[in-house]
Amino acid sequence: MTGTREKMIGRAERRQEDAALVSGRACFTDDVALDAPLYVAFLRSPVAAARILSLDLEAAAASPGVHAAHRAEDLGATSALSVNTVLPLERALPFPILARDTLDCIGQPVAAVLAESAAAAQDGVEAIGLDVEDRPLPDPERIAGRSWSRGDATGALHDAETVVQVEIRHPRLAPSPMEPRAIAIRYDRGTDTATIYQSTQTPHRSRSEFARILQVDPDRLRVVAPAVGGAFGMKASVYPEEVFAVWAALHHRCDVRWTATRSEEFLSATHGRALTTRGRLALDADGSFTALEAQVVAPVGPWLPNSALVPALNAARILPSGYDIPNVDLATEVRSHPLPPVGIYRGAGRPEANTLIERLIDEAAAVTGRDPLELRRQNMLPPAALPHETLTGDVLDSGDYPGLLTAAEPWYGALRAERDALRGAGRISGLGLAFCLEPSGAGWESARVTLHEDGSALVASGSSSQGQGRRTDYTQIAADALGMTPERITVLAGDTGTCPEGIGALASRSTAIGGSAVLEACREAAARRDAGETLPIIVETRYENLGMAWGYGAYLALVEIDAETGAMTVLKAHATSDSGQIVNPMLVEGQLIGGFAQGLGEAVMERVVIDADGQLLTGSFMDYAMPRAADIPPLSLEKMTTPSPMNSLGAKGVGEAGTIGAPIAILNAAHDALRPLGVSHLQMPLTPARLWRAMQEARNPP
Ligand code: SMO
Repeated sequence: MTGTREKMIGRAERRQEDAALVSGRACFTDDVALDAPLYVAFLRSPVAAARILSLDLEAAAASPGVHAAHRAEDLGATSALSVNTVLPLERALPFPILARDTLDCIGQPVAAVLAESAAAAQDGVEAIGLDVEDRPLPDPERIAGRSWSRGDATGALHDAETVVQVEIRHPRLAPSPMEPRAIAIRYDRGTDTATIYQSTQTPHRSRSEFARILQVDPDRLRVVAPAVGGAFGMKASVYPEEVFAVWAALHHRCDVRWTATRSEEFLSATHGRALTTRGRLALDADGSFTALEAQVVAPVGPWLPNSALVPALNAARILPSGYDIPNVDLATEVRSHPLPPVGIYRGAGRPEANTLIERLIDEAAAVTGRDPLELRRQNMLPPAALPHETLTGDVLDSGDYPGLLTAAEPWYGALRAERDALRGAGRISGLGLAFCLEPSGAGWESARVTLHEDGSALVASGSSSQGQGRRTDYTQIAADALGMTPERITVLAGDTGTCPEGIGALASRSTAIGGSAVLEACREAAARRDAGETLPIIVETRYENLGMAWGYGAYLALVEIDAETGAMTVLKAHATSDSGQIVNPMLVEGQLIGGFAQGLGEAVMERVVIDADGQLLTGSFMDYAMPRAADIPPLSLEKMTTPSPMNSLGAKGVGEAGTIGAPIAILNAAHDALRPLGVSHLQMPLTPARLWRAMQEARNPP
């Protein structure tokens, strides 16, 4: 091996992906050229609960340019979508590709039209006759739940010197990737096979799900994720619309494509968050935490995307975060509602757990007159306590939680001085602090490395990419392990035809696990080359980590609230974080900044509104506010590095960090700003109207 070459791991290499992306040459699913495809458009349920009286497709089928119109019965028997049962499912929810007898939420696909253009397909949909009888909205129904207990939380809460309690109602969010869901299917008549281009973060899962649901041989399907314009968990499951499109291509033996409109995304793509958490924290006279009691209630829709139960589990199991609390009661429950489906969304329960405990701690600090940073540091697990097995059986792997707070302390001090200066000038200002834990996924990922006779190497990963820069960081990992220059290395990902079976890009796992798979495969290939084995050398690895790697960080936000309008500005923010071994610091910074912007959206403006009849009131970006560049404050970043012992690379997840840290830091800052006015218990999003009303009510109690 060439020992003298400069290490690639740790360098801020520029992204290989960007030249194509910024010059408009990247191929997204909607750009994939097909041969005279049929375009799909769906008739969707106009109501939240009804019985279908009649569905007349005759006029639609006769509409100009329409090739066919389909109802549920045309698809024959289909299998149910698989659900990751991280919580025991007490009741299965049916998953019709097209509605059969009942309509169970707004936006549910009822019928589909195939036509020679998207416009002709939509015209066909307009011609469908649907007659329904409204049903009363069913009550929410429990479908899963679990609880954990250690010590005697009830007794400790009873005996405590101080008890604080909070309830957090997370807004329902629309993940809103820039690219909506899209699928383009190239059908090959000669072999009766289909190449499915899909905007997905889990191409292998898509392939096995399409095959299983439609009961076809998986060898007939190849799934390719081309450039993916964001996913955020929303593209980790297959959707009824996508299953229909694949069925249509196989059934009609022709190319088929469907690209969702933005309205269809608000209506029928999975939403995120919407959890409610409640907690009580007990402290003794010294400020030591003695008990935590927490309840999580997670709503889901009438059908379950693959990871639907994950937020409910994460929101509970990450508690009590990095704190040492002897008595803990945790409970989580999943309830099905007649509302659009809910799935994982960047953070997937992590923001909810961290928000609850960090709000509780700030309440405790305020009530007892203690410094928020000091109170946290006093109660943290010391580095010697790690690895630490939690109540839920997880293992906090490595790090120095109080040390991280100490590292963040100078920023805390500086921002507090700024806050005090603003207050001194008569302005309403607050500083929020939050400590956050981010477990990255557990499990396996694959890699196949081929060393060619011409001295080049091909690295094929079972993982995928939706903009993270996977090719760039996997090239860096491979270059070091193979002792080769990056120019000779090609990375493939996101194609079931050319890559080994794998999991994909979700749960902050791709670098920690997927990167470790690349590392192990390359190490073995290099060793075999060093031993004189004849080229080509092919090594395929299925790498399983030892357990989750837990990234962590401290987030600070300085805010100002306008006394007249309630408008809040996030003036400055800071994050000190430990992401373990960093492969490319520029990619990590990008994740932290992008995640922070996304989390700021939850804290300040984003909210899906559904009325009492189950109707969606926020169906476009006219009604649903997204953060823009001007809303994002300067974010200073500082890092600590404790390599994780749980994976070969030593990496920890960072993909969701900002979405975890930003909301709670900003929420705590808003409380800090308005507490002097007598305001408490604010809910996100912290819109001007809400803050203004809170200030009015504090001034003139109702
Ligand atoms: S919410 Mo993520 O894509 O696991």
